[in-house]
Amino acid sequence: TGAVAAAPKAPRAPTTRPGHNTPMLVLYGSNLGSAEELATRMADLSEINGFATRLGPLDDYVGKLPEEGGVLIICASYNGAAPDNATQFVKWLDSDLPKDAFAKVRYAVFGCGNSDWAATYQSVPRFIDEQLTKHGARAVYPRGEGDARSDLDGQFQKWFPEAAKVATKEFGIDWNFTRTAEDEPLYAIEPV
Ligand code: FMN
Repeated sequence: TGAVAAAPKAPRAPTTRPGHNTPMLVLYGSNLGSAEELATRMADLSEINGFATRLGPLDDYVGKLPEEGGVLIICASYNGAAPDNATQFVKWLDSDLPKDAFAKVRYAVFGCGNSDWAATYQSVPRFIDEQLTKHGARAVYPRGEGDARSDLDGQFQKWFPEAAKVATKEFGIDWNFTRTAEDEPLYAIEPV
C-alpha cells in the first residue's frame, strides 16, 4: 500500500587485488610483540596491494635474503642486543661476509626502540642497516626510528606510507599503494 521497497544497493565497484606479485619479505625481530605486530600490519598492507608477501622472524632467513623483490625489516633492541628471534641473523651479519654479499638485495629497515636506553637506542636496527649497506644492499628508503618513550606508532605511521610510495616506484609498479586495511574488502561472501 504505497510502501516502496528499498532500491537494491548499487553494486559495489569491483575491486581486485593488483596482480603485479612483486615478492616482498617482511622480517621482524621481536621479544614482546610490538615489532611483530607492525610487521604483520606491513605484510597485510603489502599483500592487499599486490605483493607476493611472506612474513617471518629474522632468524628464519639467516643466509637466505632474497635477491628478487624487497625485504622489509622491523626490529627491536634489548640492552643493545638482538631480540631472541633475531640473534642468529645479527650474528650472521656480523660474520665475515663478502663485500658484495647483498649486492642484489633491496630493503628498508624500521627500528622499534626506547630512548630511555640512551646509549644503545636503535642499536640493532642501525647495525642491520649498516651491515646490509656495507655489503652492497640497496636501501630503498632511509631507516625509520620509532621511540616507545614517545610515539612509536605515530612514527611508524609516518614512515611506512612514504617507504611504500618509494618502493612502488623502485619496483616499477603502476599502482599507488593506496589500499589500507580500512578500505572495502577485496572479497565478499558470495551466496551459493
Ligand atoms: N630500545 C633500544 O632502542 N635500545 C635498547 O638497548 C633497548 N633495551 C631494552 C631493554 C629492555 C629490558 C626492554 C624492556 C626494552 C628495551 N628497549 C630498548 C626498548 C624496546 O626495544 C622497545 O620497547 C621495542 O618496541 C620492543 O619491541 P618488541 O615488543 O617487538 O620486543
